[in-house]
Amino acid sequence: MGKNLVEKILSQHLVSGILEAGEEIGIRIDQTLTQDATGTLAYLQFEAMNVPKVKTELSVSYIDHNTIQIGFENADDHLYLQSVAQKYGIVFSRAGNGICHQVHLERFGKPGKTLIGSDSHTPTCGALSMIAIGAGGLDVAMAMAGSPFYLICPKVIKINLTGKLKPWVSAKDVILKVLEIFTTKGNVNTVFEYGGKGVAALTVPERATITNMGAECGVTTSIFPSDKMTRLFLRSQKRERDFIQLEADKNAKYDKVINIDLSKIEPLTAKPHSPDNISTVRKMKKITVNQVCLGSCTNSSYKDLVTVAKILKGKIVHPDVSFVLAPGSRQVLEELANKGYLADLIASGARIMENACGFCIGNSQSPPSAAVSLRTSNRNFPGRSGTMDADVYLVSPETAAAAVITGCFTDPRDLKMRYPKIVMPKKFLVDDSMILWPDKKRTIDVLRGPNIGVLPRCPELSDAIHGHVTIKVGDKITTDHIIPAGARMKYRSNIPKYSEFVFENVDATFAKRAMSLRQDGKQNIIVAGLSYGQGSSREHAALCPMYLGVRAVIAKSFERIHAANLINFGILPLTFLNENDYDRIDKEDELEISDIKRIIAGDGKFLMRDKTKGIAFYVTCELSARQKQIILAGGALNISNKYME
Ligand code: MIC
Ligand code: SF4
Repeated sequence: MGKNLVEKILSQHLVSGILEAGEEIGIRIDQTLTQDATGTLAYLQFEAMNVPKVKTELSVSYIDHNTIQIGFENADDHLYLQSVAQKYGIVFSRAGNGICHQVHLERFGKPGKTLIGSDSHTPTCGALSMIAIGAGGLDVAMAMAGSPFYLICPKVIKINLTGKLKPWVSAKDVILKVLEIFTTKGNVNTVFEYGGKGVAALTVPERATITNMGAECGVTTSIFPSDKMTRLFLRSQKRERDFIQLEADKNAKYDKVINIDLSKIEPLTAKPHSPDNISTVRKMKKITVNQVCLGSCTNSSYKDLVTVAKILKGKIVHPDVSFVLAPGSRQVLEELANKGYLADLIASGARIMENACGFCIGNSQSPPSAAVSLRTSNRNFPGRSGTMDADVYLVSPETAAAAVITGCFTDPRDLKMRYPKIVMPKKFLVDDSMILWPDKKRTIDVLRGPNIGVLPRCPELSDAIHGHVTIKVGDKITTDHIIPAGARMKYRSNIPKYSEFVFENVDATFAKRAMSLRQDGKQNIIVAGLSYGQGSSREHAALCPMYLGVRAVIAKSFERIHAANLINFGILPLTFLNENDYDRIDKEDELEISDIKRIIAGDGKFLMRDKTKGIAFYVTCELSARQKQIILAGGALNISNKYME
């Protein structure tokens, strides 16, 4: 039997376990990436491992999230990260060089290699036929220190693309279609492998839009074959030497195959407040649009921005719209400038932002109250834009441009103009001068400004939990709900301070109540519905609750990265055996479990007593042998040496 692409790359990197869906496997990691908002913790953890240099083929530290620098905090983080990179042999991409995923695609991604990154959109590099996976910072730190990365061997779903995209329909509409089919929940431990005749015409940046937003479905990663288009892209980046051809065998087996005819896709949008709330743009009424944001790691490539520049050439932004754009990288920005497109965009009235995450993470450009904001980014969770009552719609660059002109939701096919034809540069302007390579001869002290805090240690697992349901939440709770980013992100390196904002937008009293229960010697428990921990990889969504004394989360189901983060920080992820029990417990109930260590080491099935209601129900804690050791040790850092080569 032939192999699919995922099996091919995984089998070449397999260090432990067997390649059977559902089994835990360990894989060798060739490359890692971090960004500043998760990077400071990742490197504090790496430092705690006492390893003199990173052991990967390539590790890159990017500055792209916290670049607004109000106050000293972000800048302290940047200096810390730059000095750590120099000390430990890490490549450093300076602020101003671009968003990690876009730059990694341009300058470092290699077909057939493995990459893990402390950012959930790391799968973007699946567009270059890599196994590229988002993970918590601690897992990335361990990979840098030489440990394999452990994951559940995924099911592989083939997404068979046929046909060709019609004018005004683009890669964003393809991934919105995929989100309509698969939704944001129920896809853990799965990989989307794209194939079929429709793949050939998609450029690498278009493929990257698709792999990027696979993260919203909750899959482990998404991957495209490495073909002629891949070679052209690598050649245009002056690194054709990195090309290898890679595709699935003809008779490869998949767990499921679904077909998408590209020619049937229409312009789509994800309505508030979830990326899977899909409608055609045609069906949207002529809703007035207040803001349009073009950029983020999903749609900030050369093609995306030139398409919009061409649509807007000679036109002016509608008077009721604020139009903001952020190119994905310095390369994209320089190309736009050199070819005159930047001048066209400025002339149209665009507000040009730094080539960084910016508006996407809500640290700037919050829309007005109750505004409608159209964004080409990947997440429209409530409050993520920085304005709690704003309605954010996710759209393609074409649909964004149409609203910039008309001031309302408009199907771009109604613009009555010819669809701009974009010719990709044969050679991009390659200038790596904002990338700093570690100098082997230089020794350096790590710079720790006052914003660089101390890493909190997890307490040991106790044998009994006498807990208090401090909060009960519903389905699809994202890490943005658990610990907001945006303006709060400057405290990422200061856990006691950042912890004050846990569940801020859900129940602003949570952090204070949890801390005072902790100080009274009580333990906090979170109760949740389906798909708890969607979205980002930020381990703060586990670490900050841990700091506030949360010892267990009981949910109907968990998302992959967040479940791994909970385990890494010694919090028990418990699943209801019978989902109906969720309805029987309430906030403030006193819950109790005992004999934890013995049960964890055994079948992981606990009887949970609700002392307030006088009832009992079963929860399970399904862990691999390795995860059991981590939980029993009170978190991964306590036993990280065990997994290093
Ligand atoms: C996001 O898009 O939510 C982020 C901000 O990039 C996060 C990482 C973080 O919280 O720092 C992610 O996607 O993992
Ligand atoms: Fe940055 Fe937004 Fe991409 Fe996250 S999703 S990496 S915040 S651009």
